[in-house]
Amino acid sequence: MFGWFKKKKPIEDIQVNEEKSVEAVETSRNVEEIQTETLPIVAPNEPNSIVENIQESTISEEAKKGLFEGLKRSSARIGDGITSIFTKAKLDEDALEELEELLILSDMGVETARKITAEMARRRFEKSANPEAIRAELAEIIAQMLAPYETSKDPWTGNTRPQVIMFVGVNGSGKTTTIGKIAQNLVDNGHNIMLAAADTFRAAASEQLLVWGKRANVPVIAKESGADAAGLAFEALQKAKAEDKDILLIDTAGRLQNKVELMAELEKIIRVIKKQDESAPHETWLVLDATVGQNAISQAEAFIKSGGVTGIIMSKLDGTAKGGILLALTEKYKLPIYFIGVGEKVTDLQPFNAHEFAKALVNI
Ligand SMILES: Nc1nc2c(ncn2[C@@H]2O[C@H](COP(=O)(O)OP(=O)(O)O)[C@@H](O)[C@H]2O)c(=O)[nH]1
Ligand SMILES: [Mg+2]
Repeated sequence: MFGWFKKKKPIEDIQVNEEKSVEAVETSRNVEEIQTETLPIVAPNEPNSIVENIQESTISEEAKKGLFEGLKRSSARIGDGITSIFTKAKLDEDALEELEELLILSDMGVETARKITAEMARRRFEKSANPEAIRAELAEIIAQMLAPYETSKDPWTGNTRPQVIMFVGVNGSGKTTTIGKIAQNLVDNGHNIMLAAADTFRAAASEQLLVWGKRANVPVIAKESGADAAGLAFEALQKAKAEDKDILLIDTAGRLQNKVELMAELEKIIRVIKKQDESAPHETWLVLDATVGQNAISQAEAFIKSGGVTGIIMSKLDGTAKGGILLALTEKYKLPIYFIGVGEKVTDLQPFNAHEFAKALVNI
């Protein structure tokens, strides 16, 4: 599965590190002071040790617990629903119909609910149907459906530096919070990163990102509200290059006067970034709020249509019983899910694991 991917440091780099670091810090400070006076000045983060670029193939017990807790509302609906439906000894038509309704209620969408029910019938029709067996079967079917959307790609490193990742989505979907959580995790894994507050529409948006940047000890490129977002993104990339950052995370606005204007702004950001690096942004992640349920599908439409979205982050799964929306989304848009948000803490942003998600969703 997709992981945080610890930064791999070549041995030569580590040996010269001691001498270089003081000068590097000073340079970084001067640049920081001249160009962005109000921003926190932060020394580049260096990893303490050489770490292999290992992918986490399983999730920790703590993460599992967080996922289970986070999906409690959804799993209560599905898990309890199954217990009350499957009171008979065998899986019959009536039970299948009720199961389909239950799945639709968890916002999986009619199509997906039908597919799952059909697969359940294929596997267990007229066979014993105690709630435990049905839950286990359901988890397996869901995991299989979601598995293609779990990615093992490492988005943090590539052929050019820095890797540029843009975050898009409507206001309040969780972009800034998600960037903050990702920033902290990347720093903890040895990456040297920079943030760009290209949501210049509201002053509070930049301030919020500055707070996260300060907490994670990373520089944030921000300007006064109303500043040109594309210009800011361009400068941020220039600076990230000059300071040899590994990763640049770009926050964007979610609401301008209208949808057309917003899409035009996002496209402009991409255009100017490409002037410096044709391959950037290397990822564009659409952040969607799970609590809006089926509305997430229509919200996604505009962003995906305008092009460039490479993956989805589903936030606030802890605040809803509509966790099934993830299935509806993947079925419709066929985009990988990179992360899921199951709470407000840094550790509540988890790389998406289809198998564990499916199990937590049906409460096993
Ligand atoms: N419970 C919960 N709240 C979240 C999660 N992600 C974001 N939020 C909250 O959602 C609200 C909007 O988030 P924000 O990052 O400002 O959204 P933005 O407008 O897209 O940047 C904030 O109050 C966040 O704390 C999550 O996974 N779980
Ligand atoms: Mg924001």
